[in-house]
Amino acid sequence: MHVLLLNGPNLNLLGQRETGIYGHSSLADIEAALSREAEQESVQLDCFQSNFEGALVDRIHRAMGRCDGILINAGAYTHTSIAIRDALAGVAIPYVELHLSNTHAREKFRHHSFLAERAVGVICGFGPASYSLALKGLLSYLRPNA
Ligand code: CA2
Repeated sequence: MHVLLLNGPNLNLLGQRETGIYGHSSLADIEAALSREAEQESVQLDCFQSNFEGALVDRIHRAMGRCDGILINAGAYTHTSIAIRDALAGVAIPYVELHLSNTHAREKFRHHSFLAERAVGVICGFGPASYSLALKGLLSYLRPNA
């Protein structure tokens, strides 16, 4: 089974700034820990981060026919991007939206997500553990009888 982990803009800065909100783990730490967890579940995890909306759209397109599920922290594009929403709908791959912070406890503009409506589920507010919880949720959706 193949799962794609997508991270959007500014998440490459994790662990360096705004540690009060996003924690001390770097994106490389999070990707490495999640890859280990995925391996234990016999899942191959591909990781991709970009600060560019079009690059994220292209990566979603490339997943078509190759990936069984997507984990996505689209960062600020969560709240703005119809292009990413349409790309996810276009490839018809089940996805879980996730966030480090509880977006509903923050500014009003973070309360709306263009991705949530079509997601299998949404996880937010657990820091780096959100990634692990999102993987568990995605796998329980993809393997309902396991
Ligand atoms: O909580 C999340 O995971 C977010 O997706 C993070 C986005 C934010 O726009 C979303 O509303 C919620 C921002 C990511 C910024 O990451 C930084 C990390 C370190 C330093 C500065 C920014």
